[in-house]
Amino acid sequence: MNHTKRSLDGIWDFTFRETEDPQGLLPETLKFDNAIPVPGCFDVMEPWFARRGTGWFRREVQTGGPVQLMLDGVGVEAEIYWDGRSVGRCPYAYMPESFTFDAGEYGCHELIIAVSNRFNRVVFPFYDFYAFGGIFGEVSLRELPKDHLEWIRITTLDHRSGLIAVKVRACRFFRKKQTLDVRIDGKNAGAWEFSGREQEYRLQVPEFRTWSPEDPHLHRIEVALKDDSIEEIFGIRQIEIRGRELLLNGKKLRLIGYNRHDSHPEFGAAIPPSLMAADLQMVREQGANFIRGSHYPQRESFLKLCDRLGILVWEETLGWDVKPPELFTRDFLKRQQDQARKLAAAHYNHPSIIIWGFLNETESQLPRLRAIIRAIRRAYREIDITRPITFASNKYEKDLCMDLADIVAMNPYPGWNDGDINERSGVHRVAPRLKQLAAAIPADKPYMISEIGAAAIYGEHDPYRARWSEEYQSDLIREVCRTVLHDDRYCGLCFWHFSDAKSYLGGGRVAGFNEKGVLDRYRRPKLAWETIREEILRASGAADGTPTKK
Ligand code: ADA
Repeated sequence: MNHTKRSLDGIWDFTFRETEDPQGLLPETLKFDNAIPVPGCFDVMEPWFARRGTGWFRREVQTGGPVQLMLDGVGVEAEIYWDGRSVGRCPYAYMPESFTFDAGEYGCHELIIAVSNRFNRVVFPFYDFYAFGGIFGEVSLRELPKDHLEWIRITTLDHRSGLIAVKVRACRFFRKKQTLDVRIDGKNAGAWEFSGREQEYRLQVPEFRTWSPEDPHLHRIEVALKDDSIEEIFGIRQIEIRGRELLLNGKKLRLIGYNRHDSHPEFGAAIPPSLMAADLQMVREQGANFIRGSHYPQRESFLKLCDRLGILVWEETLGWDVKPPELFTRDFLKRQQDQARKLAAAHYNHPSIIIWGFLNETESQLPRLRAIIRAIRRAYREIDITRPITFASNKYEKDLCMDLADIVAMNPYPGWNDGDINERSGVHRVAPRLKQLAAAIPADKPYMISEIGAAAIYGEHDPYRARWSEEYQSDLIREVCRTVLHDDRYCGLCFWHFSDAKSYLGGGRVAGFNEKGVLDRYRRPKLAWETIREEILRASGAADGTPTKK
């Protein structure tokens, strides 16, 4: 038996139905008359382009006995069938999920993933990003030995000495003492006694190097119990808050980067790893170091790339601008807490993730939000006590919950969303507005700009530098950089956004795209891209913006 994870990606059978729900239809009544890649979105290709309904993905799998099936994100929701019987659901778009069940006798079995892209209580039609339908990340399977490990979680306790804590969870309670064999970076690192179901150990990593954007060094740990073993990649790094400062391994950290959607006209939300790598490579080449995974959980391959390339990540649960009465329902809160726990557990070991987020632009001007925000924080804290937690707010001076965020994060749009739309330029409003807002942030808290920007249509050049031209976006962004990057009050600046992303026609979205990308939807740079590069260089000491060696 092979207990290591095996990928089930490839070409699967496919069919699409507009009418039936994944829960309501028996898979045996379907005719699989098409083929589709997994990962893949069905609604970015003919004949299912822009249609809403259920996409049925099917393949055969050779296996048997107890198995764990893992899905790294679907949209909008999915039901999973094994030999015609439901074995689980993915209720939250983009969320990694795993299902343990008995696969039956060893042999050939049928796996069907029925993915609905209809809107639900998690993905609403008012979101400013398109709800793609499909399987966004890897599908994989692990055959489980009778006694196996469920997970290991690694926490850096001291970056100076390389001391880590390793929490191990087994599939069942062991009365008798067991032995866990431990290897670090391929070398024997001793044995631990294990009993019960969960235990934590401390270990000094031999010949360790810390992880940082400048030197994203990774270590590997393997923990073996009987016939089973789990391997995890981790980094030795500590993220801390001291007063207004954000520290990485004891050193002051300045975040600069982008909000980024998993969005491409041809791939939808199933972004191939090569495109993810190209995106991140551009970010790094530009001198930026940060991605806010707006507005949902990121794919495992994306996070692995961030770990390797030294890009810092804010990861968040899905909950975009949800309003009362939905916001105040018990179910909504339960779903948010559930998402927070699942996300923190699934992505715990990635050194690149340094912030957990939730509820984008919520109603944090209302006293009632305090209890909701506390409850979601608590859910994250049940799993992870090490990373700062925050939410991106657009309630500015009226926000009543800033004290509940470890880092106060604001989404202001001066020069774009404010003032008179007929005015030729609003760039002069940027600096005064940002200064005014900064003065309202609690003095003892770190503060970052989590979104800021202006829309520009790719290729639109204008001698008047008018709104929607590349010139206007570039001018506004230069002003933002000159205000924020030279002021110690900010621990981060995160532009809205990396590349133009598919949305809907509402809210002034030209051709249904959010055009505030500094790259267009195919990643072609607008003027602002070079502007940001120059301003990062300027802020890092090369005062005239001329490139210096890294
Ligand atoms: C908000 C929101 C983003 C996007 C942006 C915009 O700040 O958080 O998702 O919609 O506005 O482009 O207006």
